[in-house]
Amino acid sequence: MGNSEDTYHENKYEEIVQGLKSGEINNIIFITGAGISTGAGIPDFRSPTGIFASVKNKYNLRRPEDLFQIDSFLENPKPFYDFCKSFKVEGCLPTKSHLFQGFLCKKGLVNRIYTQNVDGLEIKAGVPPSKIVFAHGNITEAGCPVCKKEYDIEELRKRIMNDEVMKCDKCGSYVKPKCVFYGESLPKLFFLQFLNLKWTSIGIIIGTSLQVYPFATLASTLQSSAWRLMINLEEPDYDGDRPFEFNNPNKKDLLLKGKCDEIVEKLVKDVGWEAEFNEYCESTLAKLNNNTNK
Ligand code: CNA
Repeated sequence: MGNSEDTYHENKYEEIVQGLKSGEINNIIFITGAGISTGAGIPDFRSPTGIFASVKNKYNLRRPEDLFQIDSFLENPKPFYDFCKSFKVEGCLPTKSHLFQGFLCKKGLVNRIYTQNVDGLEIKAGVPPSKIVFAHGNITEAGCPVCKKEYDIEELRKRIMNDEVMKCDKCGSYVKPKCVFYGESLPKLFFLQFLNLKWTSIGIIIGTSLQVYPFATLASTLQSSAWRLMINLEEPDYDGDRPFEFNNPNKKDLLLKGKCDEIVEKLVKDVGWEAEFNEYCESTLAKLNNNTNK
């Protein structure tokens, strides 16, 4: 047995496992970020091998965030367009962590999945679109960020690959994929869905540094009666209204540090869902392979 902190953690983990087993935990919210997709080969922003580490010098930026700032984009879209050429998600497959979300949706246990990601891997993992709030938009549609005229994403992709800029024919600004940039508003759905959080029995927070607001406020909005299970490589430096109290035995906050896919697999096993989950993963991935081979 380790020190007392380890014991608190073990007890909390056991309570969550038992809650899932007994069905007492039956209203789940996921709050996810780019770390859930690194196992699929898509880099995140802030890890040492993430996007921020590579773009700062490449595009001579004051801060790496500037590549995704709406004002910088409207002044000069070329650095972002160039970045898009290398940010490819089409061939990527969902990770065990995405499949876990699809699996729990199938079991009827998921209330909502809030994701900052734009790669759409939740859908590939079998999550019904109505369950997902894409808080930072998507890269499967294109539009003008100023007058909001819609454009064909394939046309934008073609122009980007040919090193051409695409101007809005209505207002003259530059067209971009509908991912939310710093300085842009989040979709209305993000704010409307806050009501859902009231009934949550557990918020599972995976692969996010919780540095981007207002998204990060979700973690503070969960009621104190709900578990907050954080699965991340490290403890994020979180500046929310309700900081995590992982080391307080009386608080329902638990941090499981490590690679999310491995942790999810262990959790599934401990709850006793291993065979069912493996079957779900196999059949979901087989469907995806069939679709790509057609
Ligand atoms: P971030 O700030 O890069 O943080 C990612 C977090 O995940 C870090 O704390 C990592 O340590 C952690 N992490 C990385 N890999 C793993 C792993 N295998 N297991 C557990 N933890 C891991 O990214 P955030 O999502 O917090 O920041 C928000 C940005 C990132 C959003 O606006 C996204 O649109 C944007 N983004 C999205 C994608 C995508 O769609 N896949 C990719 C890159 C960036």
